[in-house]
Amino acid sequence: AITMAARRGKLIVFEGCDRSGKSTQCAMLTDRLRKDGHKVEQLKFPDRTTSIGIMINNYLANKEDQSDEVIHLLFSANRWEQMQKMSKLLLGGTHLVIDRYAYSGIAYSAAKGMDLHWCRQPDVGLIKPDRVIYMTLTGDKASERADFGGERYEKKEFQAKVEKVFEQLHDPTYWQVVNGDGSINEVHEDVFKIVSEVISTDCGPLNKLWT
Ligand code: 2DT
Ligand code: MG
Repeated sequence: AITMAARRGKLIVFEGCDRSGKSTQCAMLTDRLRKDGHKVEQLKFPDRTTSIGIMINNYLANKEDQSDEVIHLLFSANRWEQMQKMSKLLLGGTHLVIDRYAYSGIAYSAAKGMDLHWCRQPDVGLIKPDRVIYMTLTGDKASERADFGGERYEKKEFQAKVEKVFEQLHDPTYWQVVNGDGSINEVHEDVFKIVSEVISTDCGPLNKLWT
């Protein structure tokens, strides 16, 4: 029998539009798992702390321009630069809870009108998540929440386009939709139920995305 210690960590990714509650839920989930005695780390993409991440931050803050292709590739490179560390942690039994991943990469670029197939290629071969939790909000809930900041992409019309691409990317074999309309605690309980099941399942070796 596989012991808990021999079992690899699980890769849990949160996706969704801005203000859907991803960051809050990532933090609550990480805390809960840690309190329950699991080894767990929280990551987010873009990771703005690396050299590539600083370029991305400048782009998002409208301090620097990049062509659509270049910024797309930088977002992807910003994931690739974490793969070694992520693989080591997962194989060592640490669960990873990640705020955004390749799906945001595709959704935000394709929402600008870029070719979806082209956008997918740079992320082919990344570690495949064991579960994607796709957070949605009903109707105008997002605009009732705190105002958008002034970053690029933080516009209602653009977010609607992003949502359309996320719906195209939705893969029911490993995605689960969580409606974020409820209270933070209600949503957390929905998330926790999904993740508890993933954690107690043997998902086999690490898989590669879209290969
Ligand atoms: P945060 O608000 O979550 O920091 O994201 N984005 C993100 C992309 O365009 N491509 C990507 O690959 C990723 C991970 C989504 C900042 C913005 O960056 C967008 C919102
Ligand atoms: Mg943001």
